[in-house]
Amino acid sequence: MESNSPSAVLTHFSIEPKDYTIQPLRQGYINDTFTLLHDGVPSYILQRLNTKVFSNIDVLMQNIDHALPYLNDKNYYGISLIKTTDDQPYLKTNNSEYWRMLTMVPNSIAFNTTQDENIALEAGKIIAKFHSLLQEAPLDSFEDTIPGFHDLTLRKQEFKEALAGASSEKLTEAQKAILFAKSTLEEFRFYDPGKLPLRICHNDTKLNNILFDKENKRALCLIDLDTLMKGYFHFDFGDAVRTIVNTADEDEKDLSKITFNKRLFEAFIDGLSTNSDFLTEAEIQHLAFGVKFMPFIHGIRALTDYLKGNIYYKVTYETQNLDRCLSLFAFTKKAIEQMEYMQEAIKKRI
Ligand code: GN1
Ligand code: MG
Repeated sequence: MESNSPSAVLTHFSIEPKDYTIQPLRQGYINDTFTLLHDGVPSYILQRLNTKVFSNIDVLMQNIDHALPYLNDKNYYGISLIKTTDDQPYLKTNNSEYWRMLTMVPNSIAFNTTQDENIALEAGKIIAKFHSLLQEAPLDSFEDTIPGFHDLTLRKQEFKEALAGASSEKLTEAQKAILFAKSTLEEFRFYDPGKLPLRICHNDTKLNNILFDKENKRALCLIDLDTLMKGYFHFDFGDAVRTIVNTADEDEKDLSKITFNKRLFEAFIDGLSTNSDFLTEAEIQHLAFGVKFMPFIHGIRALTDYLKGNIYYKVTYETQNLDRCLSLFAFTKKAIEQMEYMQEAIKKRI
């Protein structure tokens, strides 16, 4: 069956019937996202959800619906879901597509990378704010949308299967990455976060999932709540750090551009410390680990997908997943080298 066009879907949502212009947003590896503009002003976000990646959209949307009322505060811009004309939080079409519509955050901007300490500081503040607001939400009303999302044992298993099924060309092309993956898996084999408290995590806190005010550059809120589910705080910490202190893009091919910028790291921690009272001593001890863990887990997932023929992430060219993996692994190496520095810097600030 043919897929629905955003303009057809639009009429099923409770918004003022105006003449909207629909612009596809090309970012993101999973969903299809469109901006609705009226008279040139962005008014709504419309998204077709990826049903291959998210097998239980009802649960995913329920998680978001539960969380949104908590995520609203004088220092946190509240986003709302636009109900369908049948008063549902999302639309399921006859051909089983899932669409949702969200309010737009006015005058906001997102950054893929930054060199600006103030942006790093603001990112730290808003991530801690997000977690402190969600402290009030009952943990057990959130279900896992992607079970084992950041589970290293599962990712290792998937990697092994991908290795067993890959062509010899791909194995040769990815040889360096495979060796690094194997040795790092070995290094992380005693990783056991079991005693840390589970929290409602965002699980995808890369810098471009944070919206900032265009003028004063204050962080407003986090977007893309698809992976909102239980997790450990160091997941959200590490994912933010990997995209802030590394000032290169996630698929940067020139690995000499991958950085670990200490100025940005310290600014991020300073921001975090403004709202971090909820963190336990054990979680604080684990923060630095998150910085090597998150890029590694993303890297091994990208490598696995490359070996499997790009079936998970949307890619724009054949070797994009391998490029992402190499750049993520290059950052993992930097993070491993900076463990002592990070522990010290964190201790001074939190
Ligand atoms: C995917 O599509 P996007 O950019 O929101 C992925 C994240 C990765 C991210 C970038 C559900 O998110 O885990 O951090 O790509 N989301 C899922 O690598 O797999
Ligand atoms: Mg995402």
